[in-house]
Amino acid sequence: MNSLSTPLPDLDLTPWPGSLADRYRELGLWTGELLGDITREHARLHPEREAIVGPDARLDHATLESEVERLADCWRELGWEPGDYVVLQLPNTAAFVTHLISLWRAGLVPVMALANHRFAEISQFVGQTRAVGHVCAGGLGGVDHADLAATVRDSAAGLTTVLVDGQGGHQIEQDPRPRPQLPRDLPPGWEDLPDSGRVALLQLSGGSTGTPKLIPRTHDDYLLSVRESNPICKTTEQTRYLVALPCAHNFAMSSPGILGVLLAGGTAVMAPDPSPATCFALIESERITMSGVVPPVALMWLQAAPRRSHDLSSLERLLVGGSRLPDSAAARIQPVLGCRLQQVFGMAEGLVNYTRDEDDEETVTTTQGRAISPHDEVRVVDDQECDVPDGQVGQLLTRGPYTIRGYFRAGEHNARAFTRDGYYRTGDLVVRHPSGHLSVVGRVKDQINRGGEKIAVVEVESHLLTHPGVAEVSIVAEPDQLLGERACAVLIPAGEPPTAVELRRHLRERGLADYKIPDRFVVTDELPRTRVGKTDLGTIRDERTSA
Ligand code: OOB
Repeated sequence: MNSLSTPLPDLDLTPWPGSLADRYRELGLWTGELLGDITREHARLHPEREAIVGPDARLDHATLESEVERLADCWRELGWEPGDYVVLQLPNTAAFVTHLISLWRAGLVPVMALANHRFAEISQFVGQTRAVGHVCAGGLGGVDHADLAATVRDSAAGLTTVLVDGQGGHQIEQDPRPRPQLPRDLPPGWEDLPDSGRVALLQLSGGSTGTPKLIPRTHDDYLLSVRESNPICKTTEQTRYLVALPCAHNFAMSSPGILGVLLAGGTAVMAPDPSPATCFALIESERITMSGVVPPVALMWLQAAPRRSHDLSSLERLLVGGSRLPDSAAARIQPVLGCRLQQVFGMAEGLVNYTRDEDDEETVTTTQGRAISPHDEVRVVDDQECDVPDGQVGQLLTRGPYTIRGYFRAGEHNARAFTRDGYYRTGDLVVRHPSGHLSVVGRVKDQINRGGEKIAVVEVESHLLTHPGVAEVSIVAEPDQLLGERACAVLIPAGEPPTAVELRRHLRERGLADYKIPDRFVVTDELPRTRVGKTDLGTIRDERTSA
């Protein structure tokens, strides 16, 4: 590992080597199309077919297109300019889709925040990107970000807040203070890049560092992953896709997700939450054909289905990914839910793997699929980064036409996260089978995968260390039947040990999103270390005293 390598420059976008970029264009992998144009074709071909159904609105393809135009004009009138970053933070609604695509239509770059992010996260995104705007909910879908938005605006000079209500209206608050101008950190040759080769959106990384890293995806590369996902998942204009996960997540957006459905001319139905009560009712009433969920949601659906009388017969396909689906649960999807299981192992940084319809049952239930494109380069390596043979566990490295070459303005981190020849070190431990399918068996990154929600251990630890009663802390994963794993904070107190209630309140007051707050707190005298310097949960469990 080249962890001592010199920091790389802090670029907005680390470009692919020029010759490779030319090849991806020649091969037609990168088409030059823009994400903001995704609604045009189907608005023309079948204007009256349903495009988006949400708790706030039902839009056909023509209305979606006209809403996109109307909103894009609105952004231009606000003085937002092409290339500006805008934090987009909306719940699962039709408004999410119209706002997303209209930002692209106006040449803006959305930063894909989650509706349940709080001050700690949003202020970081604004700070890192110098975003011109924060688009969030002012009552939309029952979510109100007004207080959060005001606090963020007070902390960031020049930021404009757009609060979206459920009736298609906006409340706009502009900060009169002048915006500090920061130079963009653009790669050499930026002027020569086609628009489609520039940053289209900033996705969020699950992260393994104190400050979450942002992922610059280009129009060319993101569209490639969506376009190639469609035939693999059989997305067509007949598809009615239930968006059961938070809509800003890469899985819900692009695998094949909302964008895949729009590209195919189908319908995306936005579910306010993933519970069986909500989703089963929508599957029945909206005749849903496909959905994508994380394993804990799949487990809840499996448990609930026999006890509910909803008609789920329209559901043809359930994509499951985000964390490892237990093989036993995988085997029950078809018999219990009556639909095909398709496993997906993806990452916001790029690479997406799917099991295929032609795979045998064992492959579908025990692997997380194989890469989308023959141009994805996948290596499985040992600690010295030498390739290991198929069937052996190793770390997954990858590069290809839709996998980033660097995080947003993170030169120092990029030197560790990428090899010199541009492979992304995923931090996942996998076994590759001779067919190219991968089984995910573990990870080496400092992250907890709480049922698909990623928690950067260091980030939460650093917040906990600001509590006066915490001298040392280490957050570790512990097994959980439903979530796969959950977060346990093991701490050495400074004086009288703080209670779990105090510590939770402290983290909330610091504006940390709820899903990052540890499930359990344990007080100890000494943090046991394993050889590699990681906290050894096995030892802690024997000595624990719950806080
Ligand atoms: C998806 O994206 P992210 O960026 O939230 O998380 C990526 C990480 C992977 O590196 C891996 O650690 C884990 O999530 N992961 C899985 C998995 N799918 C993702 N681990 C085991 N089994 C799986 N099936 O999570 C994501 C992005 C697009 C599509 C699907 C998931």
